[in-house]
Amino acid sequence: LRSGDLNSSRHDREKGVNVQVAVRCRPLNEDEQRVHTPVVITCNEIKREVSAAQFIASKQIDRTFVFDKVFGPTSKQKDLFDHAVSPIVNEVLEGYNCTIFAYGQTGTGKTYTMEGGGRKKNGEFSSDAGVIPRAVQQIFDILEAQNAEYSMKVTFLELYNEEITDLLAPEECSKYIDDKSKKPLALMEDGRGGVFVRGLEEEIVCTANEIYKILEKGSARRRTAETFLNKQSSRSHSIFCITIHIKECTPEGEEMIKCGKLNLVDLAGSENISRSGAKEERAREAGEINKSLLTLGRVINSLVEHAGHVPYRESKLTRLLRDSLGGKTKTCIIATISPSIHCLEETLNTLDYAHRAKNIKNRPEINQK
Ligand code: ADP
Ligand code: ZZD
Repeated sequence: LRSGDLNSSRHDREKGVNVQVAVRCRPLNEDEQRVHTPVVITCNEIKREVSAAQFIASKQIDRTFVFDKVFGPTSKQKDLFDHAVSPIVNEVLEGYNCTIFAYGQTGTGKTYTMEGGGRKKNGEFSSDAGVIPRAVQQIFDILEAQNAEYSMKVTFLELYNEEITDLLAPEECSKYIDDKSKKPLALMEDGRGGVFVRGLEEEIVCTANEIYKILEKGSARRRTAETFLNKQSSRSHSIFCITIHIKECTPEGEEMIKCGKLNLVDLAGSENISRSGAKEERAREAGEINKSLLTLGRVINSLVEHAGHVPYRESKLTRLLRDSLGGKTKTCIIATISPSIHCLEETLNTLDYAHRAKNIKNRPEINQK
């Protein structure tokens, strides 16, 4: 450990560090290009600005937002990873807990950003691979380069309609995935202010390839559950979590265990969480209201408004990720948007939401024994 690290961690603890917020705008897809869909978003990556053109009484009035990072429509998976995620992965290996959220309207690229497309071919993955496989690769590259002694475990769950599904549950359990009587997993208090999911499968892994196999299993399971239970994937949240214990020796020859954790969260589509009361009412009637996503917004609001009570306990998502919002975890939100005029209203909602989240302060601490 360099002394600079100690200083910065003391500083982080006392002053707090803001949640980092990046915005990524996808390109127009082929259909949108074909019909010449008007583009209303401009991204300035250098100035870290996103502008939305609004037309009010035939006048163009732009709204501009500044973020920690901005990725325009031509940004590649590698650009986003190298600039927004790679530094966070390094911090996990220094012993911090870190969380990356993808937030945005359905169809704007949350899953593309977090998972990406393309399987691994001959040991390399395609340029389309997203944050999760790249983070896994970086973790193993660093641990191997350091010749570190480590142990690692992963979990992968899905939250749908306030029910938790284990995407890594053994085959015998998931054969009956369409059995309505199957109990969803329960969230339990751990007695230290945290929570855990009772019975959640924790897979011990030693290599990157083992994790890729697990991801394959988990995403196949998610698709099966979707078909059987008639789920709409845009309404589910998924959390992939990697926990790493690293054995280190101090210069004095003392043994030390550092523990880092990385939560990678693909949130449900944000389109039904608008601030218009009428819209919210309609969504509620249609049974479309997402309690966890709604509570996430309320938690963010009460944190930035320094309201005394933060309603973490009102949803499973905010109970699971409590430490990521106002706690000891380093957190980054990637807000995804579409450039199309047809999405403008939702895009403005997303930009407002993401901009508000920049004001959340966390107090990250290294886990060290
Ligand atoms: P979401 O998870 O937010 O519903 P998806 O990740 O499924 O959205 O993305 C919707 C579609 O747009 C997919 O076909 C995806 O491949 C494509 N897409 C999203 N973001 C990008 C991007 N930055 N570059 C190229 N294609 C993208
Ligand atoms: N988005 C792709 C999965 C899909 O929906 O099929 S990409 C990455 C993170 C979490 C889950 C899956 C993956 C993914 C993958 C691809 C193909 C088969 C299984 C899993 C992936 C991509 C590159 C390297 C490793 C895993």
